[in-house]
Amino acid sequence: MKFIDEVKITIISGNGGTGSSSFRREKFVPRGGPDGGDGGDGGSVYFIGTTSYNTLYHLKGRRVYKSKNGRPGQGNRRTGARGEDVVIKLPLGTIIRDAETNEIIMDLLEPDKKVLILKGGKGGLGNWHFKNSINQAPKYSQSGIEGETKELKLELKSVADVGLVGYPSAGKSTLISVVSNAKPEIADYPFTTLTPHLGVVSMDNWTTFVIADIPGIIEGAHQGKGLGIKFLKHIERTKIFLHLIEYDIHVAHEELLNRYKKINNELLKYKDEMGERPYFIAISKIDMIEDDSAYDELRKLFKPYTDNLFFISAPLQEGTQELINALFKKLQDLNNGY
Ligand SMILES: Nc1nc2c(ncn2[C@@H]2O[C@H](COP(=O)(O)OP(=O)(O)OP(=O)(O)O)[C@@H](O)[C@H]2O)c(=O)[nH]1
Ligand SMILES: [Mg+2]
Repeated sequence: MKFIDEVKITIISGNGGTGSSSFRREKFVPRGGPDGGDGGDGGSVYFIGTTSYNTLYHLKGRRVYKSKNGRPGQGNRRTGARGEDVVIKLPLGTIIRDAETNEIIMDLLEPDKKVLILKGGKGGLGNWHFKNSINQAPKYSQSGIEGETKELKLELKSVADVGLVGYPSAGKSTLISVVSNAKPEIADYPFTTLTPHLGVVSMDNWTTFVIADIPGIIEGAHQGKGLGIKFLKHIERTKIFLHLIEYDIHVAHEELLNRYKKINNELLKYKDEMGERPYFIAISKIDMIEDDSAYDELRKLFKPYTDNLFFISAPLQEGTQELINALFKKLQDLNNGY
């Protein structure tokens, strides 16, 4: 499935139905009173946030969403049928903007809650409402209010708790596939992952948190190198970054630290405030470590950058639970305001 995180759509709410102008006809009653019913209200347009989509791809085939018009009122004070609403499902984290002013109308963060975005036009009143002591037989009835039209720009900025960053092939997807419900593709060539994936990590007592796996980043990504930084917006809202650095027996330890710095630099180039986010660093593929002195050396080397250095081998599930527990604890601390 293709990944799409920006679309423009037009939404139109339904017109209100016309109020009826009608007079009662009964046997033996030559001139019955006015009995025209009201027009039905036009349908509205709603958005609803859902966890079942992770992209805006489902909106790709269609530009215009229009709810139905209300039906006209009828004799015998019968109100016309309401126009059917349109309910558009969107992934959580979709930011909805007025396409003309670019103003944010809403940021859809709550699941399964229907929010009104464009109200349908009200149906017109039928003629019986206008009967009074002076005019016993009004012919006048209201026409319905017209629906509205709005051009919208939808942009998805995924909402996850932890954002996974690292060079291609660092083992990001392997980690997320081991610790969460996500099943991204894993392979030994760079840029296996081409789109963001969200994985839900289940902790004890039914609590969960969400990790975002995004395509690998390389030096110069902010200038468009590799897949560039267009996917960074999907970790822009995460509370913690997890840097994953692949252990490689052929690469000097200093160079591993350099790789962290380079990725961090790309994050800063994208947005300064990415530098203020708490982060963890994990050295991956530790099953490749031959000399155990590497652990202490790496700890020492990374010490100025983090107290949160972890060593993992995701396929062997070594160190992964400790890492997950620490991330979860940090998230709880952040939620509690420290
Ligand atoms: N030996 C070893 N291999 C690993 C480990 N974790 C991942 N790999 C392998 O490393 C390769 C890359 O893993 P991925 O999980 O696809 O890496 P990625 O960071 O998602 O890569 P991109 O999607 O290209 O950015 C695959 O062949 C994995 O099987 C590990 O802990 N030990
Ligand atoms: Mg991957």
